[in-house]
This record gives sequence, C-alpha cells and structure tokens, in this order.
Amino acid sequence: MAVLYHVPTSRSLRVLWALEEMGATVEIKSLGVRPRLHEPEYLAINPAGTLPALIDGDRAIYESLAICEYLAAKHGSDLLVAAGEPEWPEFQQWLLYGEATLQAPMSAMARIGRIRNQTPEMQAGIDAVKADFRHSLSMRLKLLEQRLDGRDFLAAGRMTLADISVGYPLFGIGKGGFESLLGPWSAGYRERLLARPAFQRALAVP
Ligand SMILES: N[C@@H](CCC(=O)N[C@@H](CS)C(=O)NCC(=O)O)C(=O)O
Repeated sequence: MAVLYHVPTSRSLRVLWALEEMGATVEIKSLGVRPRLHEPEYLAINPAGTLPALIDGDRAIYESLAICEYLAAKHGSDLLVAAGEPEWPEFQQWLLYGEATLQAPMSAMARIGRIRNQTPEMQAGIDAVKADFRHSLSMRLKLLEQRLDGRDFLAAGRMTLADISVGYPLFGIGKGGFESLLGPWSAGYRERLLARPAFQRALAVP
C-alpha cells in the first residue's frame, strides 16, 4: 500500500481530503508538528524536507497536487477532469491557481511571520513585505470571486481536485485572519467546502 507522509494542516491535508472524497485509503505516517526539517529519516525520503510525500513501491511523489492526481487516476475518480471534457482547460487553470497563485503568497507570509529577533528596522521591512503580500492576495482573490459568481464548483459542474486545490489556501485564509479579503461568492464557497464531511474527516487525522 502507498505511504503518505503527513503533518496535520500541512498540504498533506489536500491528499487526505481527496482520499476521503474518493473513499480510498493509503498508509499514513504522521510526523507530528514540524520537526521534519531536522529529521534525517524524513530527509532520506524527501531531501527537500517538504510535505507531503507519497511513496508507492519504488515511486516517490513530492507535490501535493501531483499526488492527488496520481491517486485519483489510480482509483478512476471523477475528481479528475479528463482531457476530453469541455472544461478540462478550466480544471487545469484552477488546479494550478490553488497552489501557484493563492498558496504561494500565503506561504511566504507565514514564513516571514516566523522570523524571530528582528531589529526595529527589520520589523519595519517585514511589515512592508507583509502588507505587499496582503495586497497581492486580495488582487489574486478577485479572479476566484469572478469565477464563483453563480457556480457551486470551479470546473466541470462538480466537485473536483481543483476545488481541493483551492480549498486548502481558503482553509489557511481563516487561520491567517484574511477572511475579510473574500468576496461573498468566495466566502460562501469556502464555507461549503470546509463543511464537507470528507474535509472534516481529513482535518481530524492526527
Ligand atoms: N508545492 C509543494 C509545496 C510543499 C510545501 O512547501 N509544503 C510545506 C508544508 S504545507 C513545507 O513542507 N514547508 C517547509 C517547512 O514548513 O519547513 C506541494 O504542493 O506539495
């Protein structure tokens, strides 16, 4: 059975969520809260030290969305949109938007927030960078708001991996205190996604 390396609320949540939506399982190895960069055992699995990682036989995959796509294809799940379906381009757009456009500034903000022992000058610089990221995030969210006007899901008229991809940063937006940046369509969509039983079960995995 494939093995998923997991830390609660990290991007491995996307994989667990997809598995719950599909009714599929993998073996879960939970690393606990963020000791992984100094864990030689995990660095032997993933030299980058990032999560998640999926090991399936002699295959290793380190990108959360690639892992989701791999498992969905393996289980013949309609969380994937096939290249022949009319909204395949939109599926690709929103699948990648979730990580590259939304999660990227949020991760950068979280990292900057973890810098300790700053001088007042450094703190001023950090605050300026954070304000810039916040503005950038608010602009990026406009695209999502436009897409969700009158739609329940991002592509193909059904729940897909694109929703799981975007759902992850929307979950983080709550933790980061950025909910006020969401427009009404995006706020309603976020609420519906996070209320899904599959998401709640994935979130509860220790
Ligand atoms: N694009 C990668 C990003 C992986 C990533 O950066 N994961 C975070 C956790 S969510 C991480 O391990 N960061 C390193 C750290 O926090 O030290 C993916 O989607 O899997």
